[in-house]
Amino acid sequence: MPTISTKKKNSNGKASGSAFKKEIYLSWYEEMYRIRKFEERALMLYSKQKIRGFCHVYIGQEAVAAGIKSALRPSDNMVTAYRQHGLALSKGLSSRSCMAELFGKATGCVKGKGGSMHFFSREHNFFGGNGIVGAQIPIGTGIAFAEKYRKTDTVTVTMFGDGAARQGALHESFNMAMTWKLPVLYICENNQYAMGTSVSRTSNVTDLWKLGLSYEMPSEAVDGMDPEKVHAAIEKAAAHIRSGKGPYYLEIKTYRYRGHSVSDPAKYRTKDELEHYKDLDPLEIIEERMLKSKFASKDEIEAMQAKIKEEIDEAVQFAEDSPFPEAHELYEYNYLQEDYPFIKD
Ligand SMILES: Cc1ncc(C[n+]2csc(CCOP(=O)(O)OP(=O)(O)O)c2C)c(N)n1
Ligand SMILES: [Mg+2]
Repeated sequence: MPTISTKKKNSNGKASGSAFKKEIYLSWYEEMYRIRKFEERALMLYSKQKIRGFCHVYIGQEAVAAGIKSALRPSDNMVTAYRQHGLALSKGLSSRSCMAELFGKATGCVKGKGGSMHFFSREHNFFGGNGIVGAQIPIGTGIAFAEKYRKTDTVTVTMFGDGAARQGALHESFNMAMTWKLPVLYICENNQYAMGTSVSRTSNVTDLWKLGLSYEMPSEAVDGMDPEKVHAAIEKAAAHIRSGKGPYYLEIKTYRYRGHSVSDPAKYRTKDELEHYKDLDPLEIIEERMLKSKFASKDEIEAMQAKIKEEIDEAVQFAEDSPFPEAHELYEYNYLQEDYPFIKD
């Protein structure tokens, strides 16, 4: 059953479009539109077998990426699971390097050796891309430990799904993070399903934010279909973390419009449920707010859309034209230590 009751129009009292500055609305729209178009294109290219392996898209969840980006600094870290193309783009990885990675090309963000689930960029403080459900929770906790050790004021965003929230590693990480007051922002993107299993089938605790309470971690639920709400919640959490008070946990309630991965027809949910969330589509909501507050005209929005479509076309061409990695590269770039002795051909 849908858990977000937000109505599309004027339900939060600030829906006339003036809660944030014009530039922020424009950047949200651009960010979300880029993710949506990138992924629609990726799905199409998958069906043409240009992209192989797994492919989990983020369509429907874009407001989460947009609100995190606008509320945090580029220097903040992020680690997440395999549904990561949109988050990687929002961390500043280029459409080109992400598309080329999907194609398995040498110009991809991990030189064509990671594919859809394993984007990574040290330059953009994006630490993956993890295919093992929940594995990134202790990894993010460890990165936050390193930041504390180095006495930086960097926040490490550690994201996971509702399914991953059931992993034991979450509890060990939460406990350590609270004991050591680590600068980590845990975000559960609750899109209500783990593959075909709904949240209510996995536990009697369906309010996933409550998992933080047994560690006395500040924990809240957020409407993830609206970048305004995501931004406000992240800003508050980041201020808490940067002040040295330790971790924060947000359950961001969202929804994926597509199946778990390309091969899932998503028959475990009703059409009505899907339609309910499509009525809350974050792109439409932000477009409406921009128009209403005269932050952008219809023509300006269309120009923005055209520019992004061009960027994606160009990224696809770049991926097509790029070479596959050479066979010898299989043994390269795997470890930071160049002469790591345990890789053999
Ligand atoms: C440790 C482990 N167990 C099982 C799987 C198989 N698996 C892949 S995705 C997934 C569902 C995870 O759902 P969720 O955490 O809600 O993330 P979402 O796909 O909704 O983004 C499962 C069980 C896996 N990859 N790793
Ligand atoms: Mg899920």
